[in-house]
Amino acid sequence: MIGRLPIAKMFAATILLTVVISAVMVPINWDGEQASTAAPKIDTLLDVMIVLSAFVFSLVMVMLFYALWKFKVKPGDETDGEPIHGNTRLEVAWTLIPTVIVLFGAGYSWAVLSDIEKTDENRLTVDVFSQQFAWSFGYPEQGNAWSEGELHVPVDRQVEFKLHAQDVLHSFWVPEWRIKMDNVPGITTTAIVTPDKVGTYQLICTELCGFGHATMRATVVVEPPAEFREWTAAQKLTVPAPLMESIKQDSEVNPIPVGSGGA
Ligand SMILES: [Cu+2]
Repeated sequence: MIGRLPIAKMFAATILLTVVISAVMVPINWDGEQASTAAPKIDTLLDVMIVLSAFVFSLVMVMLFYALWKFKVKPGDETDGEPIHGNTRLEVAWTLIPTVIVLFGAGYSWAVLSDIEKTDENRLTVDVFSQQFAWSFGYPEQGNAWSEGELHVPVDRQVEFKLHAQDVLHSFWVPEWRIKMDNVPGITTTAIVTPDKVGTYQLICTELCGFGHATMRATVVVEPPAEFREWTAAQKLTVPAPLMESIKQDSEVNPIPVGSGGA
């Protein structure tokens, strides 16, 4: 006969292990510098998920090692195991706890996502063109000024990136902004970012797109608005007509989220 489990002790061990793992994992700066308004919110979300994962991991490990130690077969014991026909309380617990954790994670992520995707009235729109293996950028509000390989944006102003792909899937990722969105042929996808730190960063293609994928990068310059205006005015090329023509057929798949109050 199996005796009663030391639930209180196992729970205490689980909490202790959770605290130890979290104390090691949470202070690690996983994603580097924060350079957008979304970055701290995403990093906090990640930290909360780390703590929840540490709890689940600890719970499983404590039960596993308790079972290994407590129910190990004695030497010479040739009897069969106990005929156990379920345990309603245990089954309710192992259904309810993960359900609560997953629903909380979904709700919290949803709240963060709808917060960081909220659009401002005075946002700047920038077209992002991607092809094997290069990036170029169009500025529709600045006479369709065109820049190849170098993206400039003003600091502290929301930017709506309209992402286009000329050939295969690519993906738009500036790690310091924390935002990542796929560029998909035939459709226009959108990434909303408010850069809040002046500096030079790297735009990295993060969708395996062919032999040159690893080199598919562009320089990102976040600068004061006056410098941004000067820079766009100095761009003498405009977006080539065939490029503009090719994106006209695109359809929007991720329009502004419902309820965000955007245009
Ligand atoms: Cu790529």
